[in-house]
Amino acid sequence: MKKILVTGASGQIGSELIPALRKKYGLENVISGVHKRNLTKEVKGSGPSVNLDVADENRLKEVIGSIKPDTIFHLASLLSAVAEQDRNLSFKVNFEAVYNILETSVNEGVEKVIVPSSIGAFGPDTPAIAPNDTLQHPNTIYGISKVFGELLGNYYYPTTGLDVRGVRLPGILSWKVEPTAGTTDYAVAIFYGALTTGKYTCYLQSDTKLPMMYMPDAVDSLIQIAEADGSKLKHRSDFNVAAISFTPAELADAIKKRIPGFRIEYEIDPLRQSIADSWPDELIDDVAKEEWGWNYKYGLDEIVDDMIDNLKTKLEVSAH
Ligand code: AKB
Repeated sequence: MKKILVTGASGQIGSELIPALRKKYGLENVISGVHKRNLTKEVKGSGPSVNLDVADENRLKEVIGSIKPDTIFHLASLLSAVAEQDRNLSFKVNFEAVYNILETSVNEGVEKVIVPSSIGAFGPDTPAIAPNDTLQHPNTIYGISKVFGELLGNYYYPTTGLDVRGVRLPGILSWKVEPTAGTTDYAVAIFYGALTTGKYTCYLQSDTKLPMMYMPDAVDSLIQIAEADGSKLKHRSDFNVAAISFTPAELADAIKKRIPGFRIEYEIDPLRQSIADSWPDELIDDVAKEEWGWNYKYGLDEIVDDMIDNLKTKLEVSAH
């Protein structure tokens, strides 16, 4: 990878993937594509950026045509909860823009596009412990768009030579940018509650188990799949990547061990609960392990310690 364009650069993942890519591939060689939300200081100050609304097909063509990246990380996407509230915009961003990026990439000679998928690509009839290759009948617009992205990605390589790769990311915990548009975001918001007020009202039931991952592992998975030896890949856009799984009650217990006064209450949001209920509890990632050597590093204790340490500094608080 010599010149890399990252869409959705101001989002939760972009804000951490871009610094990691710049460290590896050079500050000037990683271009942030940003729309509406501000870039973090770290991303803004460390390299080039370009204004890019991925739903604007002409702008997309102009940007890819002028930058001429060899690799694109296409992160711009409406997450599950917000997507459900605006199907029209979801269609533009999560379906049309994916197609436009891949088609423009073929026309502009881009070599590789990374399109992250999600546990959202699974649905109610997927086994609770989800194998890599299994039933995928999601019942959300977000999930349908993720299956669309996976199938389209797998189609482009044999038909056009454009190398499209992707991993199915679990919910991601991180402290630099707080996510607010997804179903798994409680697992980040709970730390802000614990550190600022000593309490948190969770919108999912206490026993809703979901696959989760710490941001450094998510960033590694994206860079590793991009760098993987293509001749060893039998899958391409549809790899499960697993780390840990937990329920809100289990995460709250882990936080209580560090912040004994912390209290959790539950007030269920029917939309996000139904989305979470349609997703598997755990992912089996044997295929990613076999084809490109994937493995995660951060377990629950390491994640909770690191989140609390960093958020204490960021929020300038001492624990309750
Ligand atoms: C969401 O909750 O929508 C995302 C995801 C799991 O894809 N974090």
